[in-house]
Amino acid sequence: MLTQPLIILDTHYQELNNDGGDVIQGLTKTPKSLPPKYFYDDRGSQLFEEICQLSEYYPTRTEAWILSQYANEIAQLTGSCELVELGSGSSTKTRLLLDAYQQNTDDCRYLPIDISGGILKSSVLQLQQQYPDFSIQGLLGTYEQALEHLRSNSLRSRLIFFLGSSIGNFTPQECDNFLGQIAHALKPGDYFLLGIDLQKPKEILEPAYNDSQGVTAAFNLNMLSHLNWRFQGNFNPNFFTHQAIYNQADAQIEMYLHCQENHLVSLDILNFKVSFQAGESILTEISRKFDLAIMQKQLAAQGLKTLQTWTDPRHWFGLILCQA
Ligand code: AVI
Repeated sequence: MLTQPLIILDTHYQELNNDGGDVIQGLTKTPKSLPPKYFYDDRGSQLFEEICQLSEYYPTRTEAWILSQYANEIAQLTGSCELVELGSGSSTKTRLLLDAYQQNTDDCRYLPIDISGGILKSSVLQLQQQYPDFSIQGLLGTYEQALEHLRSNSLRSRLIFFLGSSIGNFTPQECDNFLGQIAHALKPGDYFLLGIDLQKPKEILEPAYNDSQGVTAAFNLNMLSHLNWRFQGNFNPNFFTHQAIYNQADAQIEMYLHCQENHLVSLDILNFKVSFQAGESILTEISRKFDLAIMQKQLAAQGLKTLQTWTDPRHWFGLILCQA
């Protein structure tokens, strides 16, 4: 059954007059930082898809392996329910879950949520062709908007899933708030499936975020081009270089753009100017690496009880299925 491919939840985000307060706030702090959501314009989303194919970037492949082994078990544990994916991107790994639900249940409905309209629309159109028995509709907006929208539309049993360890891009405080919002969006008996990247040696982690082909560098630098487009800015990406380091104490990868030249940047739509000194850095992303048992405790603190966990033979990545 073909339905309208997208529901637009965030019309503001589409427009150039997005208020950009978070950009001003991040660039006036010392040290400077920028919110990772600005990675994901259409080019950034494409580059992220390329990162997922890199030999050094193990998370996507490892999580896909776990899903290939256990998606059927997940579908059998939850039974028939509406599938909601947060931050779906191109929905590649999702197909493993959709296949399993198609085999094990009837009345399938899939709602992918993303802030990048181009990639969301093309993946919904493709999935509608490939899964004609599914009702599929994309929700374009932020997680907060989507969870809010879902809360007011909750008749069926539901599985929300958040894969790829995207939760690792939240600070501990943001992570707690996010899990609280998830718990709030679920009815008793609904499910949450979470994919997390597990702690491992720096020798594996750092190459995954400093790949030899420079795709991660292009992804990081693209944030500046995105800000130029969105806020009529004049960032020169050639004045910056990419680096990712593993901060062992906080168990997180930190991605930086290091400034190479003293210069001034204007973001005209925000009526904002900021000076950069050679040698200073912008923190663009943290990617936290987790402990499976600690994450289960954090979920339990929000009323989300673990039903089952799965991992790969090297224990590099984990999936947790929990119930509200
Ligand atoms: C989306 N997120 C889980 C990725 C990560 O690994 O933290 C984003 C990424 N940044 C650089 N490479 C991948």
